[in-house]
Amino acid sequence: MSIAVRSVPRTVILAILLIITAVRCSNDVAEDTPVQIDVPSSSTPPEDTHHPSADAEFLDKWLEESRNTEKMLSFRCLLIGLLMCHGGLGSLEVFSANRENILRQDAGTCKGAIKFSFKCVKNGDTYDPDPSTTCVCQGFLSACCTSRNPTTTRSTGNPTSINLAKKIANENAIRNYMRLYLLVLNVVLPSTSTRTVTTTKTPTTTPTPYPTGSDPLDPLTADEITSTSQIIENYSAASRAEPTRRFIYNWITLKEPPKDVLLPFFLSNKDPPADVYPRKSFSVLIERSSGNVFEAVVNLKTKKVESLVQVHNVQPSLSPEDLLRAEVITRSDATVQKRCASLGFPDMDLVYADPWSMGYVGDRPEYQGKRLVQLYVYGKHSIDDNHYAHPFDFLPIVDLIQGVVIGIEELPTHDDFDAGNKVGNVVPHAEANYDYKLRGGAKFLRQDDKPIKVESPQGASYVVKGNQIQWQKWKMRVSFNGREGMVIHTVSYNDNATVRPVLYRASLAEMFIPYGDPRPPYHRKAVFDLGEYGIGFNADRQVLNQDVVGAVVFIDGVLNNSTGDPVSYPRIITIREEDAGILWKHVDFRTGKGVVTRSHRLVLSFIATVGNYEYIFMWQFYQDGTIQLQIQLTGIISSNMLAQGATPAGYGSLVASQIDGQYHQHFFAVRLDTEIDGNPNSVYTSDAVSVSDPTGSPGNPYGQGFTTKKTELKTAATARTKIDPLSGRVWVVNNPTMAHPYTGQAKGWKLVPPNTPPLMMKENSPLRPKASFLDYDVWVLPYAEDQLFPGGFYLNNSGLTEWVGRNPDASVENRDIVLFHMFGLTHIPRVEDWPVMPVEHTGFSFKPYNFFLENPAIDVPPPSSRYKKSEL
Ligand SMILES: [Cu+2]
Repeated sequence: MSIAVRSVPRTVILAILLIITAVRCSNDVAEDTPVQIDVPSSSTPPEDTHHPSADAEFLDKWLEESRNTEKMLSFRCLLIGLLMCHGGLGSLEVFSANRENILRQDAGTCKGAIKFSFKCVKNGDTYDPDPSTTCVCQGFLSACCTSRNPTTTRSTGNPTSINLAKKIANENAIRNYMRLYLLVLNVVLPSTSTRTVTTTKTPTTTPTPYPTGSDPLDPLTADEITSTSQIIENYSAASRAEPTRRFIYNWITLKEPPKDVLLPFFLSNKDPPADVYPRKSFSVLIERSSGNVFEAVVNLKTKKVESLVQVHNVQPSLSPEDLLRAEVITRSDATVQKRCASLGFPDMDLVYADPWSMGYVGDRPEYQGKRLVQLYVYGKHSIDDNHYAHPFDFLPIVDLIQGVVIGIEELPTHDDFDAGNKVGNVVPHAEANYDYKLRGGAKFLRQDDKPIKVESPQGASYVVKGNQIQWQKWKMRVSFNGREGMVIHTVSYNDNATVRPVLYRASLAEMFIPYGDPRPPYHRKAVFDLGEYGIGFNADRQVLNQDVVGAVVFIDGVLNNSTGDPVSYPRIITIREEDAGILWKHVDFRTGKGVVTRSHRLVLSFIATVGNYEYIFMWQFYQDGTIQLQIQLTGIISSNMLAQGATPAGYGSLVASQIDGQYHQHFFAVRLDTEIDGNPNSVYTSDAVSVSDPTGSPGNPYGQGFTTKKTELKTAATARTKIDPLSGRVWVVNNPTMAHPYTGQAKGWKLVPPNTPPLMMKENSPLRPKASFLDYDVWVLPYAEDQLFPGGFYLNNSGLTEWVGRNPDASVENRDIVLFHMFGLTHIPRVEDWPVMPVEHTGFSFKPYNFFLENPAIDVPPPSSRYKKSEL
């Protein structure tokens, strides 16, 4: 936009206003004067134990807008300036949901102007709240309280009173007033002058409002989660006459409609009516009194419990609250406190304990059948210090049902298996911080890194309606749940006005991170991030211009907490498009004329922080039909103490003085419910191989011949296959009923795996059965509704191995099939991974294989047809 102003009257008016402002502010806000602000109790925001409440939305909006234009930043600063002078509330200091203050640095030019600390109203949170907890204002009416652990932010509530704790400099307020006046003058005063301000704003798209539950695959709404727990409790109370809530709600999620109900709609490119199947929820419950595990199906239409069944000998995943509670229990334990003090950390406010699932308990009968957590303990030098730089040498084990530390295991710190040797076990002292503010501030940062702006000057090419996304020829839905995180549904590609199905459902199905240090108790470091934590429950809010850039649409999620109440997960899924380099190009070398096109891709992503690690999941859709799942790994490697002078004993890397970065692997399992050009699908592997005839023979006279070898996968047992990087093996999923007009062969879509190491643990390792789905890289099974998780729902040696073992001869030819693909990487930490690890990548491609009649991206416009010459 262009704005012109008259300069002379503006100056005069400004001067007058500034004088008024200066007087006013000096009266209202005196430095060092505490200001008591009462907040009306009637405006209590919704209780939220994981994320800031709805008012945080205001702040998010402000942050986004403030980054987009300088003007908006001024405007918002000014609003807050006004509030400062008039006794209102505001904040520029932002704590993200359940993470440390990742937004703090974005306070921008308003930084330091306002920072409040106050006591929160206790909101019934089971685990704390510590009355000395510091809270930071999150908007106008809500607060985000942080306890000592950066992962334990919780307990938003309505403050009853707020003490202004930080000085507010009058000059800031005056400056902000001035900005407002400038803005107002710029907008309202007509102009004859010459000054022109031009701003460029990246057009953004926002999801079209839609009625919740308008599609049968939409995730449960907050109301549906509340209804579920109420219906279950009512049912339970009626039958058991228990006055209080009987269950801990481990997971409440949508029970998706049966595939045979929705598939006909998908195959005919129609949206199913919302009531095609009654909305139902599926819940995993833990009985508070006994620890017994139940599964419930609730019909949300009839408001009836359809089933409530006990499941024996299993443990559900650890909820975010379980993890926080385990840490609280650990910190409160007298023996732990004593051990910490003996290591030089008597202040438990500076002791942190990272909760890990137990991995393997077969060696300890006293652990079996219990709901346990092992905790790696660290110290901090200050509240923001990176605690992974200061690991301790012992491992508390917490029983979540009893609520106590049931034992402490010793960690080896020397070059041998002797965990009892404590000689030289001094906590590493050197700090290793990744936040520049802890490394000397702005002067620490390189000065020659200039911003790169990503813009969509004509707006986004995609359209989002509720959870449905249409981008050029692609169409799909997304959903979000606590275990799998983001799920992609009903993916189709419009091929010259024929909508052709590709995938019915694509999901992350499991993750496994085994560590290689053989010295007990490190053998217990073997975690399943979906089955044991729930990757969705650990997802992060994403922030514009930090996690994502450009024209981005954010989709919120709603999950449950342990009391069966809804928890908001704002901005959990992002939708955006990116430039992905050259798509195709050719130049006639004789004439010099040619065509080049740029590749654009649609990216659907979510990010999860699981303890020390961050995982970034990006489903990428390309114009040429390629689908990629790209996974980025970052965060902080799991660190263990080395005694002074000790080495990692061959099982890890010395990444810093006394810091052992142990070798480990990251495996990901993906479930692909394919629908290539329809429902009946088959799979064959294709390998590039040398012609078998010897050199000089009639069939291979010069020996250079090579061909492809096709192997049809016929049964569930024989379809268990491994990658072969030397032959470039791919898996072609095809529809045998749809012959390609040129090739005469079934039209297909090929799975291209990454190079993936084998699971390093031995085949007879007692840990192996739980991860036996990693015995192969690709499995193909007949579709079964309840077979979503390759290690089994409860990771109790079930899953793919059991399913295939039950019916090894089940045909996987020309029928409704599902592929599971496992891939990953071995991580040998390097010094450069410390103190925070630059992203590593892994992922696979799924791309058309003799499916179209030509390059489907042949019609992608070259930039020369889209831009003016001056813009090229
Ligand atoms: Cu790693």
